[in-house]
Amino acid sequence: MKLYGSTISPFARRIAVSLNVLGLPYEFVRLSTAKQPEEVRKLNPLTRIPALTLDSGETLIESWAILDEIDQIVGPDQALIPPSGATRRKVLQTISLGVGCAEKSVWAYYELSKRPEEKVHQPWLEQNEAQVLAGYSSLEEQLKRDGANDLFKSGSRLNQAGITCAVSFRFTGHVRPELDIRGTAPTLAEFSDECEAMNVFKSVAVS
Ligand SMILES: N[C@@H](CCC(=O)N[C@@H](CS)C(=O)NCC(=O)O)C(=O)O
Repeated sequence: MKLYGSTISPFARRIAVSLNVLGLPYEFVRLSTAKQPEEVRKLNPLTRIPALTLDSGETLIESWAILDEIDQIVGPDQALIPPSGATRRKVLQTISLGVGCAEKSVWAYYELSKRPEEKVHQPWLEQNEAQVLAGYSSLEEQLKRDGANDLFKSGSRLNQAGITCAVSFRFTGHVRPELDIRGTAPTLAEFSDECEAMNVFKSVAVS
């Protein structure tokens, strides 16, 4: 398999970490939408990363669809999202918050990085940042209530909620260091630090 993207992209990185956790071999092909738009467009007409080319040659886009295929490959016993029931609902809802925090961080980051300084719309930037903080604050509450073993793990292994939330948290810290996400979500910050110290994260460190 070939994963196309960058380690800054939380959408690409959650796939890379998932493949690492599952021990599935892949090649990480670094591609930037800003620097190599034509290359990216060949994989995805929307010119977005990530994309994953399967061993069959088929190329998949959208991180949720790629992760779904990866879970299909390993089967229900190994899948990072539980196959059914209340545990599946809970993992999916926690992922939704984690992905939402990443998306809103991207929007805030793009407002600053894609526009000329005089065209940055401060209220829109602040709205996105407030949404990011609200998302992490909600995850913090859940984490304090349920504990990492319940919220972010299935058995002794990280599940997709743990992977996605850790990746999102690291991403926000990287692109919006001014936002006090560590103060807002100290328990989540601790969990994120623990994840970043693991080889499955370290080998695809944000750079
Ligand atoms: N929903 C998509 C989001 C992908 C996405 O927004 N990727 C960003 C990089 S982090 C991108 O390609 N941005 C370029 C653009 O939107 O023009 C997914 O989960 O894969």
